Amino acid sequence: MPLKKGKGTKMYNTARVKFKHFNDQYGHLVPIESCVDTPFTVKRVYYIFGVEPTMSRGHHAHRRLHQVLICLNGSLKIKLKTPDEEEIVELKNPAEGLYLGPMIWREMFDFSEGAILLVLASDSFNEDDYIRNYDFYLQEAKRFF
Ligand code: T46
Repeated sequence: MPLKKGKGTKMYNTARVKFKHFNDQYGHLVPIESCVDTPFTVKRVYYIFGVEPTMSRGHHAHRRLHQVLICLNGSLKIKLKTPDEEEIVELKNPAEGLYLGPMIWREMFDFSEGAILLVLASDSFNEDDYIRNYDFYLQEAKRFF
């Protein structure tokens, strides 16, 4: 995916993704098809829940991974950073996702009671793809952006 300014967000390599949403008297249904509703082939799915409101997670960036984050229940906030930009995005709509491309620093916080964060990822888990030290991140990201 090319490096570009986000749709619905302010930062490069990030975007809000609106999914199709079927809503009738029986309830809600949101279908997500790999490559159709996501800007990459989905190879891995994981979810995060049971996070205390005072805890934060993330504090890293990915070198190559593309992801879409969807808050299925409750709400949470994500602080996004690049060397020159910073933005806080709230996720609370299960019919909407947040695309995060490579080299975006992320910190998830302010999880509400019962918050569930579903993540669709473009690749298998690979610890070598993580940059977990913010100073190392800044060095690599300055060359990237
Ligand atoms: C991200 C944010 C949004 C695995 O073994 N397989 C996996 O697929 C994942 C995602 C994690 N793990 C292990 C690695 C750690 O020992 O689970 C443990 C917790 O992972 P981590 O501390 O990286 O979790 P978060 O919430 O800080 O970050 C996660 C994802 O790792 C990351 O890719 O972008 O959610």
